[in-house]
Amino acid sequence: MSKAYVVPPFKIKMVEPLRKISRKARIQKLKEAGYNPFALRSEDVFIDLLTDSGTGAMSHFQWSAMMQGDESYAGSRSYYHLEKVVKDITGYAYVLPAHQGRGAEQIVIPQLVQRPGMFFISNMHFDTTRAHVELAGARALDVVDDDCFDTEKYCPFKGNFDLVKLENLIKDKQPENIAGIIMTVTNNSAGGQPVSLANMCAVKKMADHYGIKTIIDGARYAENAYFISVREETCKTMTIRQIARQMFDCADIFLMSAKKDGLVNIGGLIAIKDDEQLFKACRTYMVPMEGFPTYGGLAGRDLEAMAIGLQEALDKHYLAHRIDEVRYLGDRLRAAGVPIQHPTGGHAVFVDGGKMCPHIPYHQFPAQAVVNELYIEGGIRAVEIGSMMLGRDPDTRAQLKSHLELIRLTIPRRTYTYTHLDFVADCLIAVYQRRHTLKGYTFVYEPEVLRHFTAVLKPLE
Ligand code: P71
Repeated sequence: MSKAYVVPPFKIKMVEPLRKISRKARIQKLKEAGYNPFALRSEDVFIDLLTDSGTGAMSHFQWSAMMQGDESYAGSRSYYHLEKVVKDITGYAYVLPAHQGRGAEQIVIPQLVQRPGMFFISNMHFDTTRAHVELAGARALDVVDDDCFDTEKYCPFKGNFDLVKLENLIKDKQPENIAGIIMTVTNNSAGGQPVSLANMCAVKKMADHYGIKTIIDGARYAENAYFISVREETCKTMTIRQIARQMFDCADIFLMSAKKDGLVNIGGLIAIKDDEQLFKACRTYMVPMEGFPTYGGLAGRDLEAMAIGLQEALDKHYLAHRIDEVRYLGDRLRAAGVPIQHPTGGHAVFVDGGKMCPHIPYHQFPAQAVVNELYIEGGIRAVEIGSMMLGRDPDTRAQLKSHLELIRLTIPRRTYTYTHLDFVADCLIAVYQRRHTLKGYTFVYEPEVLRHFTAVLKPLE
């Protein structure tokens, strides 16, 4: 008999009570929040699937390592512990901590932009990466394989670069104008979808041919390595660490939000393979921006927790359960006919709101309508990843139309059980069954940049 799920390879030592307020109270709270779940207080949320970023549970090894954090301003022992772990995993020569992923981005990306009019090319830039590319005066272009926009089509590596699009773009923009190629692993924006090792190697080969640097945006690199280990024929006998090392061999720079596969509540990383000049430039820029290079905006205890968390996240038993939780929720939804990005990715189930609510046009935010209804149904907080998040064209101010209107049910690490996920599935299925009754939204208040965090909405009649 096949097992229904992978039994968690941990037990629970500390608990945090959850409280579910009444349906009537949820309707009121959502109204007060301007129909924007970012504005809800977490105490009014029963199950919080807003993000997997910094929301996971640490192990007792991490908690005890925190007690040994060396809080020296310079030359902290905890830094050297972290440096050793990162060097072992990546094989890179230089390691700098950062306060989180965007901290790492704000240091490295400006160093790679030598003059105005340059470009970064990625399978898909994550929002903060795109923001730092633009702040540095460059432009961000995406060349992910079109398969990732066909949510029903099974593809083992929906995060892959379209190599033809990539090469055409390099030739079109001229190689000397490409500041870097960013491999986002897994590809968060389109479903936590993995990139194959073969694809990463092909990108690296092309980048070397044209003399372009490659960067791994590896917030979820361990989840990516796990998918490679189970889906890529040539890698099935390799360990997760061996696969991760081969992934890092495909790049020159590693940027990481350690709040994901670093299994910490706060932290980030920069690692550089061998470019000493780039390392020195980053180190210099670190001081006014993130902090002295041996702490990078973190406490010594945070560095210790990260050193341990990075290693735990590479454990194949941990990963098998982690990926299976997401698969389980996805399978339950699919069995009820709910359209989702298939197969499920590493950190979240992405529900296809465009398919679920075809009666709501993109400029009335169909996925936001589902997110809000899910909160009313069960006190569950998900996040819209669609036209609402995408925003307006910076030049024309026209509302952009997202390729996909997604509802992201993001699963924090080691935090919820299969029972919680059953509850989430039941609630979303109930919303699915009354999907025809959902209404679109319009703005009451719309901030100019990153509007989705603080916007105020109202439902349309
Ligand atoms: C996620 C986040 C966190 C987030 C960020 C912005 C808006 C809403 C939520 C952060 C990532 C990421 C990738 C691939 C860099 C960052 C920035 N993701 N790269 O998905 O997914 O890291 O948050 O530590 O600064 O909820 P940071």
